[in-house]
Amino acid sequence: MRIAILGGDGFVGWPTALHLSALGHEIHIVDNLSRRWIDTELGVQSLTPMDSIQERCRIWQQETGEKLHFHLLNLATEYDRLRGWLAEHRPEAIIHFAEQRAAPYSMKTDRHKVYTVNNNVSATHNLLAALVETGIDAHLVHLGTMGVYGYSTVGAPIPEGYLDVSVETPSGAKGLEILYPTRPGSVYHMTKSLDQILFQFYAQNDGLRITDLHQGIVWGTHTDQTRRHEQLINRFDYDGDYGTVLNRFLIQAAIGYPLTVHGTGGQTRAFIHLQDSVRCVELALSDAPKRGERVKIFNQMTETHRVRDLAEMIAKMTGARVAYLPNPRKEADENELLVKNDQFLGLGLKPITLAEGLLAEVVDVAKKYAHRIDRSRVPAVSAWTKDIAQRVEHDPEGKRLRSVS
Ligand code: USQ
Repeated sequence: MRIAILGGDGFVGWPTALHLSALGHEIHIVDNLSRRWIDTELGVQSLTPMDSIQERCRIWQQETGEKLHFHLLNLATEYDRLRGWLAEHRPEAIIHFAEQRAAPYSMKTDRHKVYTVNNNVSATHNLLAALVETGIDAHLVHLGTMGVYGYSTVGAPIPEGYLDVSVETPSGAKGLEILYPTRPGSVYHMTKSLDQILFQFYAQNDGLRITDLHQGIVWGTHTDQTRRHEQLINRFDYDGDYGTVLNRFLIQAAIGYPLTVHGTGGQTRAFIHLQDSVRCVELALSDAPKRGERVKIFNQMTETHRVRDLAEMIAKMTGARVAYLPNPRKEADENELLVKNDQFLGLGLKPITLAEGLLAEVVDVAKKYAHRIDRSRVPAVSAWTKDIAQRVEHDPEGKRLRSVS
């Protein structure tokens, strides 16, 4: 298949491009390299040394003989070029990762909120409008998030996107199927909730064939393809804005930094290993909805864990210290989480669950590149509100000079 991977230079986009290329698909990476610009803005870099996208593609071709095509294009701001690109290349499937994906970055300042909403919502809407205009019947697979559901304790398992409800009408109770109500916990998560509405409209109005993957927190760094050559290595974020919880704990353990648990660590979240994430995209591609069908929604996660349990487990495994810090986010201190993921299991996914070997692999990668870590960028200091900003801990290591008077 000819597949466009929008955002194919990113943390999940890059290994997905390699995975699908290895399966024999013709891959076109479309990316504006914004994530690399954000590194520059934040003054932080990937733990792993990442080559330019052109160099990565060259190494892949050298290793496998397969060509990865790269196109520099901004979906959110270059609508005419996007439409022209689609008309020229006519992809059979499109995987859409091209959004700003960090909750803390989206909450940093008003400017970051505005950027995240403009970028994410415009990118998605421009793509949908251009598909209708060009008449391209590609299967669109979007990387959404489990976070659209929110994290209050419900008691019942979260279904895959849709909820059956009963409403009272004058002639009695009537059954309805609705999108599971969204309750985003950050501006970033809110944009993915807005995406859901855009998808619902374009599937219903124009018959676009859309799959939305509600993904949990990705952990791990390598896939079978990124292991093939040092220069195919994936990016790995450890900083307080882009690093995600389990990977952060693993690098913190590797460099002797206290494990930064927010609040009581009672937050329960859904997780998936990077290798399963790329496999799920492959499975979703094989199970496209038909024209006129509702948006297909998968919960792309394999297990749930409580943040403090992860920290205590890694502390036990590595001897690291756990630091319970004031939470920079506005979120429930403690929550339960039950999630259905029957569809991917039904399609043959064999989940890779938390195993010491894979956790140790991340610690080893972190130790190898520890010299690239700027310890001052490890704490998460982006606060959800101005009040919360007052209590954020900027120095979990306790290295700041203290007054003795
Ligand atoms: N947390 C800590 N300590 C840290 C970092 C995070 O206790 O050092 C806590 C956070 O307060 C939160 C939980 O861990 O309760 C998860 O935080 P995270 O940064 O790992 O994940 P999140 O901000 O939700 O975002 C990540 C990805 C995002 C994806 C989402 C899936 O950045 O792109 O959509 O995971 S989900 O969480 O299921 O919505």
